[in-house]
Amino acid sequence: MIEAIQPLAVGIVGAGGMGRRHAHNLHHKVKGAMVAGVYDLDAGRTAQVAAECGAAVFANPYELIADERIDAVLIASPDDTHADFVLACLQHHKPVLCEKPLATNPADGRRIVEAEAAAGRKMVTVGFMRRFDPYHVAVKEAVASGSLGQPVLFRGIHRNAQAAPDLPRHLIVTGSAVHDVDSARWLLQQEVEEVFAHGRRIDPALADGAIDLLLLQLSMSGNCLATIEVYISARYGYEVVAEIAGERGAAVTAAPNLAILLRQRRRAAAIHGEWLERFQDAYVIELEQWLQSLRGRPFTGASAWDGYVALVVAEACIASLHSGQPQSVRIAARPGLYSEQ
Ligand code: ISE
Repeated sequence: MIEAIQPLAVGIVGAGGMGRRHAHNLHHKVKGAMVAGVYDLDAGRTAQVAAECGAAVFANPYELIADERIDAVLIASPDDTHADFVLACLQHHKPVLCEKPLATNPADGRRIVEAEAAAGRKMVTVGFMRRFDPYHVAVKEAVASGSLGQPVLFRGIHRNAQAAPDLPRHLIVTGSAVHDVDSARWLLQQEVEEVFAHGRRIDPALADGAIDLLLLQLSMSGNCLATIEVYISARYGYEVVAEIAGERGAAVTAAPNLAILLRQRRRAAAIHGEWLERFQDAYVIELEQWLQSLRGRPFTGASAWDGYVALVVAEACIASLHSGQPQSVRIAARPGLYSEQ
């Protein structure tokens, strides 16, 4: 008699755009899991997503996390709630996928790392979903094959169509550039030693001091350099490029397989409008591999340590923006739990 494998019951904290997409993917695209509970500060959003997935409605996120019907937690709530919710998951020994950023400052990120290290097993993954994007994985495989020779440079381009009118001054760093920093670390397998950050306000509709154009120059631990350009008022669409150049060649994420439209003496290709569209495949693969890891399979996603390091680098970028000078990146000792990374 083959015993049916019970689907993993996932609780979702945060039912805004990202949380709703994760719920949709879990319910309709991912096998071996179900959305068992939903919480959002907005009761209407909670009810809507719970109804779509046949999930229980929770009026309190900590009750969802503690509920014995919940096997694992997915956090897609506002950034400033992430640290406390992740710590609550660790207290209840619930594996958790937390959307980036892990926290809003390195100190809170360090608290999570130390709590997980004390628990003695990895339970936290951070939603740096580009690690599951087939185009980024192809670049990673090209580097690993040795065909490029020794890597020398990471180049990241990150374009959003439009920034929110009330854009917080440093969100371009903590909410956008952290993806590119993680890609540089992950593709090169090197650490960031120094950053030099330059920022500008381009869109006049943004508040004084807001930054919608960011340029980062990174010095990496293995003698590599990295340049990252983040422009979140690009207007024309949403695009992400990651390239590794080596001593003998280079590999770059190809433009996703979009049709070239030929008409009226013009040649054009559609461009994605935003990240949910561009990275839909990556989000599904990320969920599938996360859930498989909960059943014992290896996992290549970002750990709490990666989430913490991204916060330390982001803080150094902000310091460089303030000083107008390069800023060294100092990372505290890595606990043994993350030593094989
Ligand atoms: C957004 O929050 C995301 O995480 C997207 O992946 C990123 O491209 C965008 O810049 C962020 O605002």
